[in-house]
Amino acid sequence: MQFIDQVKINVQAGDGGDGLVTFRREKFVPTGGPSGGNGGNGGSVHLVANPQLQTLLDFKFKQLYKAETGERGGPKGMTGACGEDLVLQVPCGTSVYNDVTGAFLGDLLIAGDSIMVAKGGKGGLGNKHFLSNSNRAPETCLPGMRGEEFSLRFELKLIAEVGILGMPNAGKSTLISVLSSAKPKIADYPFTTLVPNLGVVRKDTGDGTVFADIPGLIEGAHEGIGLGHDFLRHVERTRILIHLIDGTDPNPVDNYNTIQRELKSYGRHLYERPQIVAINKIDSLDQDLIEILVDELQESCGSEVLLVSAVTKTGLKPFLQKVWDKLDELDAQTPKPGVDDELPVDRVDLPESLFAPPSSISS
Ligand SMILES: Nc1nc2c(ncn2[C@@H]2O[C@H](COP(=O)(O)OP(=O)(O)OP(=O)(O)O)[C@@H](O)[C@H]2O)c(=O)[nH]1
Ligand SMILES: [Mg+2]
Repeated sequence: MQFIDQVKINVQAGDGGDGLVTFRREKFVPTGGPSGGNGGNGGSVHLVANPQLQTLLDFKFKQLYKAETGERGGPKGMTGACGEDLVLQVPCGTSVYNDVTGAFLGDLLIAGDSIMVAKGGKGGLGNKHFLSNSNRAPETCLPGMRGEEFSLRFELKLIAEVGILGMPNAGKSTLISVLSSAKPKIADYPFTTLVPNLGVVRKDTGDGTVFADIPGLIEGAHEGIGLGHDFLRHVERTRILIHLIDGTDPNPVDNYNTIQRELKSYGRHLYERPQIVAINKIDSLDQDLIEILVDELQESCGSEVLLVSAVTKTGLKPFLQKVWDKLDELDAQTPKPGVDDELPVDRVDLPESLFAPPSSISS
């Protein structure tokens, strides 16, 4: 399935139906009054978050989405039928903008979230409406109002509490594949991951949360080098970041600093997001080298550096414990507001396939 996370479309709500001018013609009622009904309202265009969708791909193939117009008013005072609303399904995590003004229209985060993006036009009044003491035979009616039309931009930002980032080849996809049931492509070359992967990682108690593995970042990503910064948007909604470092790389500390610089130049407060720094691939490193590396990295990042091997599953238990502790710490600092603002796994409504238990993890 192709992963598309930005699209532009046009939406057009239905026009209201016109009012009707007509007069009653009945036997024995020689001067039947005005009887033209009102036009029906045009249908509106709504967006609804659907947890079964993972991508905005469907919107790539069609640009214009129109709701039905209302029908013209009928005789005998009958109101025309209203046009049907058009409901477009978007993946959870879609942000909606007016493409012309840039105005933010809303986020659709949780299954069933919906917003109306174009309102249908009101039906016009029929001549029956204009009957008055001074005008017993009005020949006036009103046309239906035009439905609203907008150009919209959808931006999909995945919903995950924990984002995994690092240089290409650091082992990010391997890590998510052993922690969750996600099955991303893993290979010994940079930029294996071209689109983000989501995986649900569970605690022993069964609670869990969503981790996102995004394509690797490199020096100059903010200038579009490599896959660029584009995918950082998918960790914008995370609460913590895991910064994974390839311990077998010749320059792990430089790599750490490069990613930090890239986060800074991306902006949107990502740089200030709490980070857990972990050195991966310790199965391939000498103990002496590990100690030197840890010292150097701790000096750069000013916090504890964890040691893991995604392949041998070493160090993953303390690593995960650190993630849960950090999330608990954040919960304690900023109690989660309303239910609608929470993003825990059970409310994110991801596909069932993500919920299979991961393979066992050794400490
Ligand atoms: N020895 C060792 N190799 C590892 C470990 N984790 C990952 N690798 C290897 O490192 C290579 C890259 O792993 P990926 O998981 O694809 O790395 P990535 O960070 O997702 O890479 P990109 O998607 O390109 O950014 C693969 O050959 C993995 O088998 C580890 O703990 N130890
Ligand atoms: Mg990868």
